Amino acid sequence: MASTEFNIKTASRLYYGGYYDRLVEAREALELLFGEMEYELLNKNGRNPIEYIKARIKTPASMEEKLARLNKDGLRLGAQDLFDGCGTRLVCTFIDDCYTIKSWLAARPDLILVAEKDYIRHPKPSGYRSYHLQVRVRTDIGQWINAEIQIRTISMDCWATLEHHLRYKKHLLNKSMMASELKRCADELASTDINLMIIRDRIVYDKEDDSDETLTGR
Ligand code: 0O2
Repeated sequence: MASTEFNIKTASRLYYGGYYDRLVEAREALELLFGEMEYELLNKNGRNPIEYIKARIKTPASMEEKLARLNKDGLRLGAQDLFDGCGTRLVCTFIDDCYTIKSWLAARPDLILVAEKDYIRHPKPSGYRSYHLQVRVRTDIGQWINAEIQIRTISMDCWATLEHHLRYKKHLLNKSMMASELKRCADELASTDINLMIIRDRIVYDKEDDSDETLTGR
């Protein structure tokens, strides 16, 4: 294991205490579930909608920042009351895949859907797009643990990753100009995502047309 990764793991273990193992179990339970979903959707539709999957245990610094942010409103929350201690991200090919995946997950008996936020239909003012599910997942020892599942397309993921890096650059010149440029990029990517679905449908339609011609001998 690389030493940075080792340090992050050790720091997280110390920070979360006994709850760290629960978070790992939740991540493992979700990873198994995602494998099952990929297999089923591939068999059903002839295409796996998932491009790649990411998972992380929230770092102590990020958790502290979030708790401080929420406590401003007078809330007193521990890591166990939040959902994104165990965060997973499903990155898929097309926008409608996000909704297929969401419906598949929502129907699972080993997952309780507590809340959902559709930042795809209702993007954040920054331009951020993603579908967030706050869930309780059943681990292999039968415990229900809070977790967050984010579902987004490749382009939404690309944008969010870059924006996340830039947000933490403390000495960024002309922040408001950068913010409006990023918003413009997010909107352009969203429009490209829609065009890609149109092209996909056109290709599928053309294929069906071809097979009709073969059948009728035209
Ligand atoms: P980390 O630890 O670095 O991954 P939620 O309540 O979680 O459904 P909400 O209300 O937006 O969503 O909560 P929050 O805490 O603002 O964001 C939770 C996570 O959503 C973030 O984790 C990001 O992964 C993602 N996210 C939300 N808004 C944005 C955004 O404007 N830009 C980007 N790039 N990501 C966003 P963190 O905080 O990055 O934590």
